[in-house]
Parts: sequence; C-alpha cells; structure tokens
Amino acid sequence: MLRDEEIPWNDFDEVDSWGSSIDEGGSAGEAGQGYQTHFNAWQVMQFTSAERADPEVGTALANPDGDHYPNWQEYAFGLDPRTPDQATFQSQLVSEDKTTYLGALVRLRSHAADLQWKMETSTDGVNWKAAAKTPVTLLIPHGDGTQTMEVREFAPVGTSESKLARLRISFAP
Ligand SMILES: [Ca+2]
Ligand SMILES: [Ca+2]
Repeated sequence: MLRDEEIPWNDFDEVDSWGSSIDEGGSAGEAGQGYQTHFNAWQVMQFTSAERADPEVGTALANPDGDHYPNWQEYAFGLDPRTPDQATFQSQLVSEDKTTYLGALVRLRSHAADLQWKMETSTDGVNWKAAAKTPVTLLIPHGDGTQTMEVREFAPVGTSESKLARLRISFAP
C-alpha cells in the first residue's frame, strides 16, 4: 500500500514510498496506523547503492561513524548513521494514579516490522527476566518516523522486587 497519497506517481518505484499494510486491504494515506516500515527503506534513504553493498559503510551491521551503534540501531533509535550520537534511553520511576513504578523512557522507530522491544527487570544487575506485562504510559510521535515511549513494570515499586530495568531491542530483518 502507499503510505501517503500525496507522494507523486513518479516516486512510486522508490522503496521509501511504500510500506507493507498491516491489515489486509489497507488503503493509501492511512499513515500512522496502517503501515509498517523496514530497515531496507531507511537504508535506501541513508546510503547510495555502492555504500549499501559496502560492509564497512551501509549494511545493517556496519558502523561507519564509529559510535556505539551499528546501522540497524541507528535506524531503531532514529539516529544519524554518519554522525556519532547517543540513543535516547533512560531507566526511571514512572508515576501513574499516585502509584510509582519502575520504568523506562526510550525513543524508537515507529511501525517497524523488523524491530521488537521487551522490558527486562533485575534485582541484582546480573540476572534479568522479561517483564510479563509492560504498559505503555506515554507515547510522543516526533513526526520523523520515531516516537518517545514510556513503559513501566506492571507491579508498583514496593510490591515488586525489581530494582533495575532495561529494554532489549531485537532486529529481525
Ligand atoms: Ca553508528
Ligand atoms: Ca550515529
């Protein structure tokens, strides 16, 4: 399906004009809800075809700017693959209805079909387990294909033994 019905017809062959429809029969212009995006579309915007073929520059695992993030993470966190930068992530306490929860704030790519996140908690920083449920308490879209999201543990601080939270982001192209 087409992400945006305003895209000129002669751009239809550009990968970035297209996303896969999540629902069968999705129609043009249902941006924000009805499409999924993929690493390949981002890769085409960021790199020339010669660069995409170069394992030092444009592949998912390449890290041409030498920061902490290979290209798939630059894509996941909405970073610049050519400039050393820093992902937005912080572990924090989340208050909701006067109750406090262990949580995390992270900026991630929206609608990515090839990314998954999971919150993990730990009591000692050594052994981690996936949180069974992670309510999303805040979602701020940035209009650039990324959103800032706040997630929290299901059980409030005080009844939970967890002291640390992290997010595991996985990429399955
Ligand atoms: Ca990088
Ligand atoms: Ca970077």
